[in-house]
Amino acid sequence: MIDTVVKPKTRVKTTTERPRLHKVILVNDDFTPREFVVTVLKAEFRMTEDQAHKVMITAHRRGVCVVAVFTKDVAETKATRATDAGRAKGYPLLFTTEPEE
Ligand code: TYC
Repeated sequence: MIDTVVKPKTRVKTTTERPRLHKVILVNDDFTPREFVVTVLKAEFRMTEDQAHKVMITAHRRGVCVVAVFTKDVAETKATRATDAGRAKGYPLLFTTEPEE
């Protein structure tokens, strides 16, 4: 009896996709004090005074500014916490999230 060994003709290559990142976006408003926005950016996003001031002033001038990118869960948690910090003081400060392209 002849044993035949059949080599597989197809190869399966497994790739792991990286999770899509989500942007946290700071939205301007007319009421939240500039210094408070800077304080929240420093506390929640671990920014220096300089970085936080640049992000705040960009949102102030252009309407919005991307703060940072994270995995979906982290982006949503940080946006909620930062928005809540404003609400606790009676400010309409808003952070939103959206997936990166
Ligand atoms: N526009 C606000 C003011 O003049 C400051 C501000 C900046 C508020 C950025 C929100 O996302 C913001 N007091």
